Amino acid sequence: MKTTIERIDTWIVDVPTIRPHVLAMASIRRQSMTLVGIHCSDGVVGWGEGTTIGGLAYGDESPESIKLTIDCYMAPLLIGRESADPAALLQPVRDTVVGNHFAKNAVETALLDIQGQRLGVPVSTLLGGRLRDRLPVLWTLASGDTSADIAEAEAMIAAGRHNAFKLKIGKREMAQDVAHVAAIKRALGDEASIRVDVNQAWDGVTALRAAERLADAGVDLVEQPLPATDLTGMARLTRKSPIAIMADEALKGPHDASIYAAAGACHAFSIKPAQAGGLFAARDVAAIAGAHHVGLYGGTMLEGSIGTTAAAHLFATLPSLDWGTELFGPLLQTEDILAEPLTYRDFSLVVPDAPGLGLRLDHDKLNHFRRDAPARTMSVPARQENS
Ligand code: MUC
Ligand code: MG
Repeated sequence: MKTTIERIDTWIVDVPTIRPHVLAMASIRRQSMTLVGIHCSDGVVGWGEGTTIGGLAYGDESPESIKLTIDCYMAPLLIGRESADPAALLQPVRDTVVGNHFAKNAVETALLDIQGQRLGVPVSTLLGGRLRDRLPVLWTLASGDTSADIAEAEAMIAAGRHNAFKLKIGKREMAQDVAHVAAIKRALGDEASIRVDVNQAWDGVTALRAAERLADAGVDLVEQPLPATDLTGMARLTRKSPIAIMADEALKGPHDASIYAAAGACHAFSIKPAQAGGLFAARDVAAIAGAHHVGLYGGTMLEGSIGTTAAAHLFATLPSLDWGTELFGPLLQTEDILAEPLTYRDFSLVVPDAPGLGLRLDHDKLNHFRRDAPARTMSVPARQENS
C-alpha cells in the first residue's frame, strides 16, 4: 500500500539543565531542542532533533531558525509525497536548501526513523549495520568551579557512569585554565582520562604554550583550540603539539573534513551528524578520517534523547572510535522526554535495538516543556535563551 507524508510538526522544547554549563562562548541553564515529527498516512511517525548550544553563539542556526527552515522550506517539499525512500525524499531538500545542516539532520533522522520502523530494523542497520551495542561515554565538567568539578567527576566515577572527562576552557586566561585542569587531573589521577575543549578561543602561540603545559599535567587531548577557519594554525599546532589535537567546529561536512585531513590539521575528528548535515554526511566525514588515519570521536551538540540516539546508531557502525563518545546530552537535562530513558551503565550508553530509532516519547512531558505550551509562553521568553 502506498503511504504518504501527511503532516510535519515542529516544536521547540526547553528543558532546564542540572547545573549551569559554562563554555567559552556561552553559558546555558536550559537546552532548547527543536523536535520534528513526520506523520505518515499509515500512522507511522518518525522523530528527529535539531539542537545547538547557546542560541546563535555556537553556530549559524538557532532553535528558532531550525524550526522555521523546516516549516517554511522543507515541509512543503515533503508533505503529500510517498513516504518510502529517505534518499529520494531528501534530494529536493538538498537541491533547494543551502546549508542549514542542523535542520537537514533533523529531517533525515525522522525519515530514517520511519524507514526503520517500516522495515522492522534499527536505524543502525540502515546505516550499514552495527559493530558494537554499547558506546563509551565521557562527561563534560563545565560548572566553572574547580572543586565542584572534582566532586562531580568523583561521583561519576564512583557510580560507574563516566571515567573520561572533557573540561570546557577558553573563557579565562590560559594560565588560570591550565591550573584548573591540572588540579582536576591531580585529584582524579590515572583513574580518569582528561581532555579539554577550547571552542576556538585561543590563538596559535597561546595554544602551543598551553598544549605543552597540558601535556605535563597529564591531559590527553585538546579540542578545537583555534578558530575553525585557521587551517594553517591548526596544521602547525598539530605538527608541534605533544598531545592530540581534535577538530570540531571546523567540520561542517565532508568538504571541510577532506581539507582538514589533507592539511594534517588535526589528529582526530569529532563526528557530529548535525554539524555535518546528517547521518550519512557524518558517515562520509568518518570515512575521510579513516582514509587519512585521523582518529574518531563521537561528538554531541548536547542533544536530548532523540538526537543522541540518532548519533548513537551511527557511531555503533563506525569501524573505530579511538576516543569514544560524549553522548551524555540527556543526562545534562533535568527531565527526559522519553517514556523509557536511555540506558547508561558501565561507563557506556546502550544503543537501542528496536526498529527505527527505537524510542517512545512521553507526550505529557513533551507538551509540558514545549515553548508554545500556553502556561510557558509567558514565563520563558526567547530572550532568556542565553545568559
Ligand atoms: C562541543 O563543543 O564539543 C560537547 C560537549 C559539551 O559540553 O559541549 C559540546 C560542544
Ligand atoms: Mg567541541
